[in-house]
Amino acid sequence: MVSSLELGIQGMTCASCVGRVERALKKVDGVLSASVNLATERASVTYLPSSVSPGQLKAAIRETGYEVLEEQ
Ligand code: 9UX
Repeated sequence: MVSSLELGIQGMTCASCVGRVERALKKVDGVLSASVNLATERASVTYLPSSVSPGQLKAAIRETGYEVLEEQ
């Protein structure tokens, strides 16, 4: 089973911020893809729910120094 998650992220102001968040997500075990959009301030993640939880994904983003705003 594959799940997807959309998260709002606050605090990214340049393309390098986007790269930081995408790299942080992609290195989490169970993450299949991660795409961050600077203009919309949103991240789209696909992941294996048997390996990683939404809370762990949010924590991985917070550890990069940006704020997670919402989950949809
Ligand atoms: Mo760009 Mo983001 O110079 O924290 S990397 S603002």
